[in-house]
Amino acid sequence: MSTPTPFQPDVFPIPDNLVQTLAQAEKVVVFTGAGVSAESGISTFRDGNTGLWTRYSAHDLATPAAFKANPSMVWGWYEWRRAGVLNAHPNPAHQAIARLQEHFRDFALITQNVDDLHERAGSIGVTHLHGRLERARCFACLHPFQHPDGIPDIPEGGCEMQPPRCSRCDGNVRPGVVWFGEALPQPDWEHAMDMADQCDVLFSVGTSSLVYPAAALPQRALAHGATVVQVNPLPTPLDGTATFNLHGPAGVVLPAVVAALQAARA
Ligand code: BV8
Ligand code: ZN
Repeated sequence: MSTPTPFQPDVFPIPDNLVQTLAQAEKVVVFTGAGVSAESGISTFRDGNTGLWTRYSAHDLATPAAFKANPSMVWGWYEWRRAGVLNAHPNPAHQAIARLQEHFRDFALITQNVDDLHERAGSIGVTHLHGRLERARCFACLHPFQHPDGIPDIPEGGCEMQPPRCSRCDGNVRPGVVWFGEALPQPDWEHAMDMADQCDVLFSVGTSSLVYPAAALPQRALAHGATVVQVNPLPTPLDGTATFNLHGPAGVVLPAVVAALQAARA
């Protein structure tokens, strides 16, 4: 069996027919998961946890039951992640997506991620299907909580941290994210479905395509005849149906897509 060609760090071939399709597209959706932040040093759900969290899977901690059972363990995990995001920077994938937005009349960025790296790369109007780390609210009465400025001082491997108390009812403050078993914010989910149903091209970038209902978006796009382009170094359940599978890191593939589109439109 021939050895796979080593991945050339600065070149990724974009198929001509994909470039032509993109050059004629009017409505484009980019749908992202944790993999788009991997090259910023943010571990994905699949990578598993490190430090104190090594023995926990994200799925064990990202639930209301886990928070009720051990609020300090779960709040500590989210503060550790929030500090990681505050210390991270957008990578070329986030920057390429922000540039892609300028090329299309009708563009939607729908993310499963709870970090703000898309916004910090210059993307506007980002739809967060699973909430946002920088937001928090009371678990009991939903009263919003404003994180103090600055980066929380967390020891290397993370630690348990007592969640703040709600200023209105003294309940525990929780992260402003959607946990497993919780409904997605209805207006954001409706918008995401509408965009997937109307688009000419949908990019699915850096997601294992395993978490629903978000993972249904590429199938919705395919169902009405859109071109679906998957960007992921590894295969996912979407490989069998995606129109194009670009198997490489988003931080290399997406800049190559933008460069090819610019060349086609020059
Ligand atoms: C709900 C926020 C109902 C928290 C997250 C069918 C229909 C509906 C629901 C279900 C269903 N079947 C099962 C369910 C339940 C569940 C579910 O889907 N479970 C899975 C595990 C089977 N879904 C839910 O619970 C959802 N809620 O349905 O509620 C309801 C309705 C009404 C009323 C009440 C309830 C809620 C799901 C949201 C959970 N919250 N995040 C937090 O961040 O802590 S999910 C979380 O994991 C992420 O947000 C993401 O969405 C998901 C998967 O992560 P990915 O982003 O895909 O990342 P992952 O690590 O998995 O993969 C990374 C990928 O990147 C890999 O493929 C890797 O190869 C690739 N990669 C790595 N490096 C790079 C790269 N790609 C590109 N470049 C690189 N450099
Ligand atoms: Zn409260």
